[in-house]
Amino acid sequence: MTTAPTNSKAATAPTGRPVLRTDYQKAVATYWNTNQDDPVNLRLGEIDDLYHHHYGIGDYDASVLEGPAETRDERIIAEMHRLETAQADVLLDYLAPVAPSCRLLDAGSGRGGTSIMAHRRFGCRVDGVSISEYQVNFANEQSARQGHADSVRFHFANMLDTGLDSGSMRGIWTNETTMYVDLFELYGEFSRLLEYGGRYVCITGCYNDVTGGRSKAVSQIDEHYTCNIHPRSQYFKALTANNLVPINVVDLTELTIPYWELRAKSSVATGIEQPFLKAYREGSFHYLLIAADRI
Ligand code: GPP
Ligand code: MG
Repeated sequence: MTTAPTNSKAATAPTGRPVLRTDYQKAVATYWNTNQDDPVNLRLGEIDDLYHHHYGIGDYDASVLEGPAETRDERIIAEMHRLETAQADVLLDYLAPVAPSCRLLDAGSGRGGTSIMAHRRFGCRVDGVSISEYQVNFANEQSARQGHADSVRFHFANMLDTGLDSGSMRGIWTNETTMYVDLFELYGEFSRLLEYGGRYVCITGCYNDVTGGRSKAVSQIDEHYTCNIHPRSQYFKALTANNLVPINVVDLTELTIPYWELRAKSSVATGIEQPFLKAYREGSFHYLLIAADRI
C-alpha cells in the first residue's frame, strides 16, 4: 500500500494555487493521511475492492447475528458493506441518466468506491478530488488494478478550487464530504463546473434547525472527524445562491439507523456509533439526500 508523502503543504494544483490553503484544511488532510489503519473501512472494502468512506442504508439481515459464533463478526462486516454499497447505489440513482460520453466529479472521493461504482454503472469518465494524498494514491491504485485507469482518475485537489474546466461536468456528487467546507464556496465552484441542466447529488448529515443549534451528540461527531456539520437550512441557502435548484430532498435518517445499530455490534466499531444513534433518535440530526439541477 502506498503511504502519503510526509510533507504535502507546498503542493500546488494545476491552478498554480496551493491545494491546502488554510490551517484547517491542513488539519483535515493530516487526519485523512494518517487514518490508514481503519478496519471499519479496510475490512469492508477488502470484500470486493469497493472502499467506501460513507455509511449504510436499509434494514440489515438479522440472520447475520445468528449461526456460528466464530464467523459472526465476518457476517456482520459483510452486511455493513452491503448497506454502504446500497447507499452509494441510491446516490447514483439520483444522478441517472448519465451517458457514457458525459463526465462526473466525485468531490471528496476518499478511497474511490463510489467513483468506481459510477463508472461501472454509466460507463463514463469519473474524476475524483481529495485533499488527502494518501487517499488519492490508494484510489488510483484501485482504479488501475481494476482496469479503469483511463476512465476513473483521482487528483490531489481542493473541491473548492478544482482547476477543472468550466461547464465540463454533467454531474457532481458529495458523499458525506460537505461538512468540511463552506457551502457557499463549494456550490460556487460546482455551479462553475456543471453544464446547464447538470445534476448535483449530495448525501450528508446535517443538524436540525427546528430543534435549535448543535446538540451535544452532533458536537461529538464534529470532534471525532474534525468536521463542522452544517444546519439543514444552510444547504438550501447555498444551493439557491448558486443557481442550483433542488428537485429531490430525501430524509434517509430512518433508513440509516439499522446500519448504526449493526455497526455497534461489530468488532470494527469506533466509538462514534452511540453519538450517531442518539443524534438521529432525538431528532437533532438528519441523514439527507439532496438532488439539484444547475440552471
Ligand atoms: C466518513 O466516513 C465520514 C465523514 C467524513 C464525516 C461525517 C459524516 C457525517 C454524515 C456527519 P468514514 O467511512 O471514513 O467513517 P468511519 O471511519 O467512521 O467509518
Ligand atoms: Mg466507514
